[in-house]
Amino acid sequence: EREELSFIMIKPDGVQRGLISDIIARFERKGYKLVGIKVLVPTQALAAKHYAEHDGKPFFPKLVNFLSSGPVVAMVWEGKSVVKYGRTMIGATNPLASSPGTIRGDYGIDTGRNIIHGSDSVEALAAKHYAEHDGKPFFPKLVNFLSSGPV
Ligand code: DAT
Ligand code: MG
Repeated sequence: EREELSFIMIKPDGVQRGLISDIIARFERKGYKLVGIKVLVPTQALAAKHYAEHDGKPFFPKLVNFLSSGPVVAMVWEGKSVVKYGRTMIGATNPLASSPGTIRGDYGIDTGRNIIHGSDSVEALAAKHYAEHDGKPFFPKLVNFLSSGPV
């Protein structure tokens, strides 16, 4: 029986700055389990789908360009309350409003370069899961593939 899952993604700035191992270590030490991981460069279309909820906002075009500007590390982490607590570990959207000890609080300054993405609700996760049927999401495939056996 699987516990709760969260989609966590190290964005291009986090990868470029060499923060992959630190971020993975934080989730591991907390006690969460890495059940899927994939490195990819999101297409603009995939980035737009990922951030569909922000379509129409002034920062949307930049956001999509940024996310598709280089490799990201897309991960699925499993464990008790991983969606909510994962967000606690990540910190606030604006790194300057994030407490020290959080990922964004420790490593960032700019909202547009805030290092990492984390699902904000189990519902969001489910929505991304269903997105599988009309597009090319990286997450659901990953979950389905990796939950079929030990990793
Ligand atoms: P979060 O990533 O904390 O879930 P969000 O879903 O509100 O934040 O926004 C998604 C991303 O969009 C966020 O990580 C960075 C960018 N963003 C949000 N608000 C912004 C703003 N006011 N100006 C520039 N970029 C913004
Ligand atoms: Mg969000």
